[in-house]
Amino acid sequence: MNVAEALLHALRDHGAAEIFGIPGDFALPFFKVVEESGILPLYTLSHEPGVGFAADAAARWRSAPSVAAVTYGAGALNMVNAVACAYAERVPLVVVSGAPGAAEAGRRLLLHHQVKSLDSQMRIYSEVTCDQARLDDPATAPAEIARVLHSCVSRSLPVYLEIPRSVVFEPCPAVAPRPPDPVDPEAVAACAEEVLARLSAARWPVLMVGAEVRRFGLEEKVDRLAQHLGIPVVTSFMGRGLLAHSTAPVLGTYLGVAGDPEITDLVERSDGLLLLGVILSDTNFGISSRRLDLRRAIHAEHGAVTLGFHVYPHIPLRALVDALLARTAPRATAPAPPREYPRYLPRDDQPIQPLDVARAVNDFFDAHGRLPLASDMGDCLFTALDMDNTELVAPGYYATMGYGVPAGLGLQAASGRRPMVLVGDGAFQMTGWELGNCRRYGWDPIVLLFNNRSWEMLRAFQPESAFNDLEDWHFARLAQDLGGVGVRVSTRAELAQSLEMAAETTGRFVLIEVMLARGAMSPTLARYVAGLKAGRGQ
Ligand code: S1T
Ligand code: MG
Repeated sequence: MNVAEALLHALRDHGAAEIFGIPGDFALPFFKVVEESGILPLYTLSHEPGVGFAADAAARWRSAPSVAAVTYGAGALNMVNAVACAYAERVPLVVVSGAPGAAEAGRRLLLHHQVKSLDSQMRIYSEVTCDQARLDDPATAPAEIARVLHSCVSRSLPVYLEIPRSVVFEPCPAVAPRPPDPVDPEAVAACAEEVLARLSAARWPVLMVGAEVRRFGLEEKVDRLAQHLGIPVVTSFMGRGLLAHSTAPVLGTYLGVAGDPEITDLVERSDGLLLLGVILSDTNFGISSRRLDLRRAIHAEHGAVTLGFHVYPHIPLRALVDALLARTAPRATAPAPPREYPRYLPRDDQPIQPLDVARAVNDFFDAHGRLPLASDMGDCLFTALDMDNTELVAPGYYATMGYGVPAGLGLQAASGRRPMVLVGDGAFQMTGWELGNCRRYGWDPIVLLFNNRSWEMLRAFQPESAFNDLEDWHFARLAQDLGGVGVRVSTRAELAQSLEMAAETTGRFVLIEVMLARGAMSPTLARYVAGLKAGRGQ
């Protein structure tokens, strides 16, 4: 076995099931082993941001590592933003970068793709990953790989591995995975008992579930826990899509002033708010209508549990959930009715509003079953909050554009299911072209492109700026040349018909270019903007 094969076997042993990538001369030997060994399937895309976003989505879907393989310098540095998104949103992404060999690194020449020094890339990636290693010695490579992949899985954060091209084919022992980190059972018991005591003493306990519940593969257990606790359940903004198929009474998503007033009131007046795997970010809590005193909450995230003013430092989320389940039992309480989402789109010649897209999608789900959603940043993500609670991958906190289309491809590669992609015209201009790779792999997403010829979210905050006006790129016309089917729709009847066509058109992507007026906003985005402006005293 050589170093590359040892790495590939270790990646698979740690749960990876695919590699997305773009090679380069420093990475050709590694990609050769990937392709010829067949240990993990390789999907090449067209631009490294798309590689990172696709791997991010695959990892979110499977709650396990996925791999983004790139060349040194131009390739790897092109992908930093996507890895930063994965770090911010706790995604176990493994970056594997080719690198110069020892001999060429020792010459007195500046190497192509080199920046300040040959260590610059490692330093840059150390800011967006939780662990790193350069595999320049086959004798130490197995232990380095085991350490870094253990960090990736146990912390659900991205990691970085650099593999110089001179060692790829060097003989190498197999990687022995590290044992799980020890957990103190007495600390877990004490913590679980204190959590349950606080919940039973509360008059309005509420459970809010967040991204880490998905990242650590705990949805089924948390679904059972919700039934044991018998308290209302909401998701955070980033946790949208969690418990989508659960029997627990998920009431909806907490969005502060921008969300359902009943859910906002339930969360903000709670005297026993249990935050499971919730990231304390401004997008999750920045628009609270009242100052949420999070110091009073019970917060389990990042392997620690904070109760009021004290912390249990080493309590993995899985250990806490198991301990809470062991100390509770199912209750016979009738689940609260989940929130009804808008549907029954009128099939008339009225212009389309963002909320109409939500109606059309919910009608589609009723007729053809729910599809997993991949959403970009923009009003399309706020519109998704009016769609049925189905699996959703989206950069809700890090909020980078360009995520939607590549994430949809990663979702289909990982799940084998046809995804629906929500993307604005500005974001599509960035990475929408990755759709050209669908025919190669038989992917067939349904893409809803919100074309308002605008950076509408920016206009909402700064309407006087003309730079928010975008040209009309007529995206639907380009679909056929990229191997798909494209249709532009301007009325609600056309929108409904296009989704019916999409349901019958499989094996190729279907791009539905939804024409929206500049200034047309989803109700959620309108409330979100008003809430933020009010908070800033605007
Ligand atoms: N560049 C990247 C990579 N991500 C970003 N989030 C931004 C810039 C800033 C930004 C937004 S929202 C937005 C930009 C440029 C406009 C999005 O336009 P479009 O995709 O057409 O969606 P919509 O028209 O629905 O707004 C956030 C606030 O940072
Ligand atoms: Mg737009």
